[in-house]
Amino acid sequence: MSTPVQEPKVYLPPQELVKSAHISGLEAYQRLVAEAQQDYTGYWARLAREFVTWQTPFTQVLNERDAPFFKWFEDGRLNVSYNCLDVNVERGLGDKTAIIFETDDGQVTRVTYRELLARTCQMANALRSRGIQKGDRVVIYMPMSVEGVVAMQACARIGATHSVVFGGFSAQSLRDRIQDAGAVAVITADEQLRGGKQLPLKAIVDEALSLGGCDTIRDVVVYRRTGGNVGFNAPRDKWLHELLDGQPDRCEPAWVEAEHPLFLLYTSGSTGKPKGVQHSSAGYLLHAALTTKWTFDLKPDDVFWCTADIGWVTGHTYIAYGPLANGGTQVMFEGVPTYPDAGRFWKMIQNHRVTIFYTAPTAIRSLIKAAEANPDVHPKRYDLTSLRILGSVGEPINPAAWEWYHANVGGGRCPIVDTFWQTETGGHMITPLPGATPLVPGSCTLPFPGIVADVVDETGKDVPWGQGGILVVKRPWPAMIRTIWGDPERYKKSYYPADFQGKYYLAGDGAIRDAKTGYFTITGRIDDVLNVSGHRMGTMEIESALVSHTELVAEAAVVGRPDDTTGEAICAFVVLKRPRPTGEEAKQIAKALRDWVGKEIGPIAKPKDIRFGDNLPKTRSGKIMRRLLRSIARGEAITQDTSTLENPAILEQLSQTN
Ligand code: 6R9
Repeated sequence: MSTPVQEPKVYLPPQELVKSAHISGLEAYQRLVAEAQQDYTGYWARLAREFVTWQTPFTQVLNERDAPFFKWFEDGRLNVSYNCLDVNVERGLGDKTAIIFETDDGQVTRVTYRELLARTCQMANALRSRGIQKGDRVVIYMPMSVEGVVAMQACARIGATHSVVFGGFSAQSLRDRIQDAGAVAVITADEQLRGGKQLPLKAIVDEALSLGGCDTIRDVVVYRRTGGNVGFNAPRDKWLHELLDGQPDRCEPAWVEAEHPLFLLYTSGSTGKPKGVQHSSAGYLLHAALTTKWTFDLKPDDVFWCTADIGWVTGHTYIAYGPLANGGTQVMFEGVPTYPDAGRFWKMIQNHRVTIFYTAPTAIRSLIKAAEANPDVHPKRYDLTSLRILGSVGEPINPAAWEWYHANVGGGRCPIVDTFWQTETGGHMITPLPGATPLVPGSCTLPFPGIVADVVDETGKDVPWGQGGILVVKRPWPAMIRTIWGDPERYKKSYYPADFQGKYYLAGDGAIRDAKTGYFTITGRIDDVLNVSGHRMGTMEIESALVSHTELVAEAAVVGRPDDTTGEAICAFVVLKRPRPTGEEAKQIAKALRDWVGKEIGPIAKPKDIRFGDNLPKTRSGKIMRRLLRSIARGEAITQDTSTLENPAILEQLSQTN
């Protein structure tokens, strides 16, 4: 007798939504997929005319002559900020709330489209008054704030390319990004307030600039958030409110070419140096607007809330650009989900009558734990009936967390869109559409219409459904990365490798398609990139930070292991320049190294486990055998072949926890 195979649970879209959604029913989805299949460039051109307001309409759709450096809508001109703000005011939405901003300590302010446009124009004029112009790079190191979005929009308005650096990155990381981008200005705040704690952003900027190599910086513009004490270095430093004083609230947008770089965003790759992912203006805006509307079924009365920070790509596409390009109303939050208690998200959904909620699995998992420990912060204690759609992003969502989110937050009625995408892709790539796609927990389901995603083997050959392989995208799409800033060779090597004859975009993730439905499940990164709480970290980056402690560290290897809350946890194996420590001493040194990494990269990169060895497991040719370290980090018995190992005894030693 064969054991019955358990069929995965399927959740059909609610009938009501199938009727009313922008993309209503699976047939509507399939029609769009077929349209794109029959006339790929025609499909994207149609949407680019529908979703983008052009100053000069494009006549060229896709230029593949210089592949993989693709160009979209090349001869068109537009302004992204004009599309996000002016267009809405002109359509009569001037008095509509664009942003409901809630501070860490619970104060709420509302900003209309008219006000947001005026503030963006003033900021744009202020930046122009400092000589910042089209093509200049501006680093934004800001807390979650209306000013943060205004700064991004203001850069877009004058054609300056912004590069937002997450407020949790260290002075060193900030310096590296300023230097790589060759930025002319930094926009920052005195302090950032999260969970009742102040983080001195301006002081970190000062430290970054004092590390040297930032000679391109002419201005540091400081938004006064907390009123905390800051050092001022005249004439370089300026208060934002003083610069804004007297600036007109109108500003003629800079009409830029479709391919003009809207922003750079640094992300981790498999080598030590973060890459500056360069995005375009038109293609990016199109996908931001389109995916916000279709994936979340955004309607005029919705209250949308994406909990990401503007320092990550999710905060770019689904806070700073996508919702605004649709004239939507969104909540923006300064603080953290656990302050003053772990009911904060639920309380905010209740208070603001949020209808679409988009967050990360790591947040859900930590709030599950908190709700299990304390019934007062359980979502059931709050009125969450306003919700109609839920979203997930950043890492795979495990079926148990999915079911909890669906039942307890969504009250069993709200579809969950599990959106797979990357910094490099600009917006959603594989995702359900809530009024069309039957859901299977743990699967991001099917490609967004017009995205040609598939699974192949190492040689680029399609693998049959039901077999795991490498996730690729077979055709260029409008919002894709254009290049790595200053390193086109690395762009080619990382994303269009010779293994696939340079034909396919390589996402860096593994995937498997369901044998029957073709649904995608992402199986995790296939390179040396870890995903900790939805944050991308290169193992090499952390290793270089560790070995840069030249006094203590001789050698280091970093691997990931699964973690219940953060998805993956960072484990470092370290060889010191002194005898292997044990007991109390080992604990102290581990703490010192954790702090060191926190200072070098940022707190998110601190290893959870640090183990010391006299050596690392190496092949006779001197290569560190990371697969063995991965097994040790997971506490698994070593079953792999160790015959090429130079020093087998080391495995025993590293397996002991100290
Ligand atoms: C948007 C964002 C990208 C990496 C990506 C993958 C993982 C993101 C996911 C997911 C499974 C999902 N990832 N969304 N894995 N299911 N729904 O997170 O961008 O920070 O560049 O990370 O995150 O591994 O390659 P980014």
